[in-house]
Amino acid sequence: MKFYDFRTAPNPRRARMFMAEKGINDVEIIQVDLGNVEQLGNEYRAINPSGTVPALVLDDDTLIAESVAICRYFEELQPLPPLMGRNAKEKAQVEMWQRQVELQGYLPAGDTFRNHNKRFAGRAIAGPEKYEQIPELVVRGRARVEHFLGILDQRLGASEFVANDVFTIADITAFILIEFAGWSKIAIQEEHTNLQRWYQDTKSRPSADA
Ligand SMILES: N[C@@H](CCC(=O)N[C@@H](CS)C(=O)NCC(=O)O)C(=O)O
Repeated sequence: MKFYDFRTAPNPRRARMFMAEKGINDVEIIQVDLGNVEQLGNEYRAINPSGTVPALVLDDDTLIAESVAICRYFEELQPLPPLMGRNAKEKAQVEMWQRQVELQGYLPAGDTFRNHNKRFAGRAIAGPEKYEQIPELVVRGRARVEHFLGILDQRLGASEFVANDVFTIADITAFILIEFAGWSKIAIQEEHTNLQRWYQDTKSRPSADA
């Protein structure tokens, strides 16, 4: 099995953190240099036509792109510890929070970052298509992430972890969202004490270094 990675990019990090939580360490990791736009070269696109990382290639050459799909594969392969819910109710809660973190936090953080940074001029969306930057999305993305951090803070006042009472993929995505938002200088506010507590706890997990 081969895992196509870029060390500092947020999406591969989600999958690496998930694998680390499960103690999966027998996957061959191959770096794709996003700094040199290697992901859009013919060699990598023959492996993953969408030109993004992460990608997992199984021993029978099956391609699994999309970080959550990769996590799902490992969850099925190695159910313990469960990171996507233990029963119907938890699975639905994990899915709900995972979607909310992605749609209301993670994607707007991406809008802010990709529409601001000159390095992404003409490449505002990850992948081979050439989309121009839209400066308004920088402002809107920031406002949406700041708003969502307040929602997360409230949630973490009522629940030890994002989705329920155990650590799940929703915590991983929320943690990476906060670190990623930091690249655009969007930080947890001082009054968000629940979020601060949870963030420090998550940062101290060994998987945060994966
Ligand atoms: N929805 C995809 C997104 C993958 C994605 O956007 N990956 C970024 C790195 S975090 C990438 O490959 N960017 C390549 C580019 O900017 O062209 C997933 O979760 O795997």
